[in-house]
Order: sequence, then C-alpha cells, then structure tokens
Amino acid sequence: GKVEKRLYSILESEGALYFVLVDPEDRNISQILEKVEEYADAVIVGGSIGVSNLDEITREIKKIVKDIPVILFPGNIDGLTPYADAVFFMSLMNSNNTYWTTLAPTLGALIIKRYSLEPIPMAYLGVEPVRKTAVGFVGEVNEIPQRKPEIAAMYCLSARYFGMRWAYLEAGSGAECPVSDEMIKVSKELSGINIIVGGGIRTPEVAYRKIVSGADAVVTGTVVEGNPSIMEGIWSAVKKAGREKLR
Ligand code: 1GP
Repeated sequence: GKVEKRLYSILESEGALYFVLVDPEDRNISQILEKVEEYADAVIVGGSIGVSNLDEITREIKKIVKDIPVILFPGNIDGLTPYADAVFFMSLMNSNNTYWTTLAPTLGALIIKRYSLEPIPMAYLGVEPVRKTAVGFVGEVNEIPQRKPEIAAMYCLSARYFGMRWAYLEAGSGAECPVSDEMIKVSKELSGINIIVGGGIRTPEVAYRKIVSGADAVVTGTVVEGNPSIMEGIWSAVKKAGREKLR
C-alpha cells in the first residue's frame, strides 16, 4: 500500500518515525493539527472508549492535514471511517477475549474493504501497566510484565511469523511509565519486526531512548493534547535518534 510504502521510505532515509495520536473526542485538536504536518510523519486517530462522529472529525482533519497520512487506530469496529488514508489492522494478541484477538478484526475487515482503506497489519501488545489504563480494561489484556521482556519479544516473533509487519508495544494512554528500553531492545533483536512504542511517553529524552533501544516509531497522545508545542522537541529527538541508528 501507498501509506505503508511511505513509512518504509522515511524509515530508510531518516531511521525513525514519529506519530501523533489524536483522540476524536478531544474538542481541542485544532492547535495540534496546525503544527502536526511540520513535526510528525502521520496522524493516527483513535481511542478505546467509543467514538461518535468519527466521519465528521476525520474529514475535518483531512481538510487541514494534507501532506502526511491519516491512519486509523480503531478501538473497536466503530473506529472505522472511509475518510482516512489507512488503518492499523490490529489483533490485540494478548487479550483474554477472542473478540479482541480475532473477531473484531474479522468484523472490521469487510468494512475496511468496502471503505477502500489501506490495511497495515499489526500486532497490538499490551504491556504493564496497561491494565491500569482504558485499553487494558476494555481489551481484557493479559498484560506482559515489564520484568519479562522476553515474553514481548516472543509475541513480536510470533507476529512476524504470522506475516504481520508491525508490532505495537502499548503501555496504555496516560500510563505512568512507558514500555522499558530493555523490552524494546530484546523484541527488536529477536523478531526484526517494525516496532511502534506508545503509552506514557512525555519527553523528548524518553522518545529518544525508545528509538535508540530499537523502536522504529514512537507515538504520543496525552502529552501533545496538553501541550501541542512539545511536538517539535519530540520530533527532533526521534529524528536525531534515527540518524544515529542509520550511521
Ligand atoms: C495510546 O500509545 C498511545 O494508545 C499514546 O499514549 O496518550 O500516553 O501518549 P499516551
């Protein structure tokens, strides 16, 4: 697909990606959208506690954001709209409920086809302290302990063998601490899959370390919602780490 190819070409030339997550329920996204094309590689749109008027919001986003892709990050099948460019086609692999591992994506697949959205196949993995956040609660996650990085690595390898091209290590939106550097490192080393890390990343320094440890992409949501101007610093840190990895 076009969007995924573009992500690969940025990875090749810049070594790392930065995604900004916008919550469609956040009424205050205009300040983020004004600057996002300058400081992010994609806007991702989603939330785990239900969305209303996603069509309208996504059309608004697309009116402002023209140079970078808008990728859906659906919390459920109501997180789909034809007005985005692509969708993370996700299995919440470590959920205790088969609805989240396979049924929700199966129900969503037909809608994705009808909407002509580009699917980007991704394993979605909930890591401690995700159970304390909305996605862990809603998704009935059997969370991966931070002290057991090799479990995350095994899931990433499994995802790769299933043919997925991306794995998202998720500590949960607003998590008190992000996925550890060690977990990212062993996951990348064992699996080689493209790794996205999100949840609880609040500073450029932390974003930098996640990329240097082996993440291919960093996602921030909460911190940008509270302070849109932080995007610039996180963007610079991610790109600096990316350049260092390419050397
Ligand atoms: C949530 O990983 C994302 O799905 C972003 O988390 O809101 O903590 O940045 P934050």
